[in-house]
Amino acid sequence: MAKGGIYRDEIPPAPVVALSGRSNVGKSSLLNKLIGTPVAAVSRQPGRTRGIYLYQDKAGFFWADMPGYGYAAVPQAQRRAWMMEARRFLEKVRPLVCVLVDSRLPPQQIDLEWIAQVKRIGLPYALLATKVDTLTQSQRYRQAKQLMASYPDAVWRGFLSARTGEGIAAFREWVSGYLHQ
Ligand SMILES: Nc1nc2c(ncn2[C@@H]2O[C@H](COP(=O)(O)OP(=O)(O)OP(=O)(O)O)[C@@H](O)[C@H]2O)c(=O)[nH]1
Ligand SMILES: [Mg+2]
Repeated sequence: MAKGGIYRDEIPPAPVVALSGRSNVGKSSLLNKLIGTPVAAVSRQPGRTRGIYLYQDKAGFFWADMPGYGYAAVPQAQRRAWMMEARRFLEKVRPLVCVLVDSRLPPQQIDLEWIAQVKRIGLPYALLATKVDTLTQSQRYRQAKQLMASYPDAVWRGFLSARTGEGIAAFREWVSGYLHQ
């Protein structure tokens, strides 16, 4: 499955690592870096990814690219439908959930709500702060402290950039170790 397939309720034959987060946070961009080829559609317009897409990694496990939540430009009925589909997906597939947050912003209510939902389902989450290429050193220092304080129970936390590649190798390495433990 080089190109990736839409998730239709069937459980994949290997572990799944899901990329979730607000629309436009950079899920599809990161996925393309992780896979090594541009398989997922990326857009400046929020709401680009519709439906949950599965892509097999060369290491055997699957990545899931999820539609973004919480963006006003996406109609509310559509957002609610995605939220429900996302919840069903988590319950059925029980992936390792990666929550991507914009490293420039303070913790967003919608992210905290999503994480609460992930935890209610009984799944751990990793916290990926994206677009770190846009931060100055001092902003980065401040945001690092903020992330620690706001997401103390994340199983992994790190800064990443799909643009410069920063943090991606370390994250991949952690995922491999986590899936094999
Ligand atoms: N500066 C910077 N911009 C990025 C980075 N990653 C993504 N972007 C930009 O952010 C925008 C959204 O990227 P996507 O990867 O489509 O975001 P998404 O989370 O998949 O969005 P939805 O599918 O709508 O939920 C695009 O304009 C990207 O070029 C990054 O690491 N740094
Ligand atoms: Mg996307």
